[in-house]
Amino acid sequence: MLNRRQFLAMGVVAGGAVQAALPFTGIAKAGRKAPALVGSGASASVPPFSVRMPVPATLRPVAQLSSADVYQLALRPATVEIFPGLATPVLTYGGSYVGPTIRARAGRRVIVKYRNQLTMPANSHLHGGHVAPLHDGHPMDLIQPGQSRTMEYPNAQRAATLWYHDHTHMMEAEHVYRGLHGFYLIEDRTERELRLPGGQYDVPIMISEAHVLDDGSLFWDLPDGPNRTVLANGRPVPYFPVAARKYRLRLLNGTPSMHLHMHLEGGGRFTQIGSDGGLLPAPVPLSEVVLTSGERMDVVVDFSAYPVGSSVVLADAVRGPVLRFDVTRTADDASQVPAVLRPVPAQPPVVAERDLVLRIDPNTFQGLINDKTFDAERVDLRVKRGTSEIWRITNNDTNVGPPGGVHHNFHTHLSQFRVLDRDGGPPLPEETGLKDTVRIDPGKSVRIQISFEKFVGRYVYHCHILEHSAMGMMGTMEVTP
Ligand SMILES: [Cu+2]
Repeated sequence: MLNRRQFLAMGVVAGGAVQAALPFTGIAKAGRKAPALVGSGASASVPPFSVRMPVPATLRPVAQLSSADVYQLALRPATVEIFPGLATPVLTYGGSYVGPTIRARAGRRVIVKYRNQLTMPANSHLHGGHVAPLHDGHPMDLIQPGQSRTMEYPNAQRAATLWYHDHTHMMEAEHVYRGLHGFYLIEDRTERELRLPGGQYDVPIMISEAHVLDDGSLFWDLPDGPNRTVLANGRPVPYFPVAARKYRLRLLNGTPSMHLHMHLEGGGRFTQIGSDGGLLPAPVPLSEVVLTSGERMDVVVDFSAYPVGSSVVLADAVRGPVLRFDVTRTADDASQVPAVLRPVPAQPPVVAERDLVLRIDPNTFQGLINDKTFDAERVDLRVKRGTSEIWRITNNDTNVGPPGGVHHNFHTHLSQFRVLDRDGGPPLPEETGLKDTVRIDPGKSVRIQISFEKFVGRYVYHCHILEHSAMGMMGTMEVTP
């Protein structure tokens, strides 16, 4: 019988594009029997487009100092309605299944006092944030039950769609699945002056997933389990009323491990304006939005192309409908999408090049980077503040898991980076801005340029398929003065 770790490992082997039908392929290959989903009752279901998609509330500061906004956020259990009529116990920041949105201004500090009211240790990592090590939410730096912790975010970075989520080592995937996630949006003047769609027409949308049983409980089974339902802002395949005008949609893949390949049914187009690190140099027209776990993409969709009374469905290539936009009214639209958005900032000189190879050991089920599994006591690489490096990250998992291999991505704490090339070819058009999470398909390599600006200390980098980082596909870098 597989233990839980092996079971999860093989589930995640199915972390790619066509995994939904293949969760046990790796186990079958290894000559083992797939375990029964012990304790699984009947799955709750709901016809698509039965419930309205909420927009997460904006968190209000408890104090506004001359140079900082102060917030309080409790990590606490809550009971919410995911499927209509069913009460589902979840883990939350602040009581809501997608935590409240923190809206920060570039150059103005945010201080968050987290209080852990859960029965287990947990923490909060600001994904994409340029922060000091003490405030990063390192996987071993946890807030014990009943304890509080004050985190400071300098916001000395450009406008971008970030998110905060739990990063408890070995528990991060389950904690994020159970609800420990929320948006963190940095705004700045440069972006405001572009007159992109704003206010109620700027909508953060977290795509996640849940397997809810008919008693309302949230079932944690193998990653990408076939009984999971796609959620948008915490509701199953909802609808969202829009006006016939341009909207900015901030799409975030908040699932622990699934890849999303989303399109607008009927051939609609997205105009991508931003990625993990904020605005692109120029808008990119896209027919498909591909997001791996942790990635964000800001797109503009012009609903004036659709008559009032019509609808357009955002759908995933594997899982089907995600969200339906119902065009219910007209509205004025003074927003624009300028042909030039924002150049990528200049980078310091490159002083080193490195290779990082990702793979899963099919015998031990350990996640490996350069043949080493995560050890919090070990520093895997040292970099110097004020410098820049080129890292080539390779996914070596072509011969394990389902046909085609295991999909990974790569996320660094502290610094956002540029994608230089993919196997010597140009980066994808959608990754021409700053990134902090980049997908790497089996057998492929990506070269990034990463710079170390202000902070010194230890940070992690890892595969953001959270099951893989839990299995040890994570390393430690130390930034030295
Ligand atoms: Cu991975």
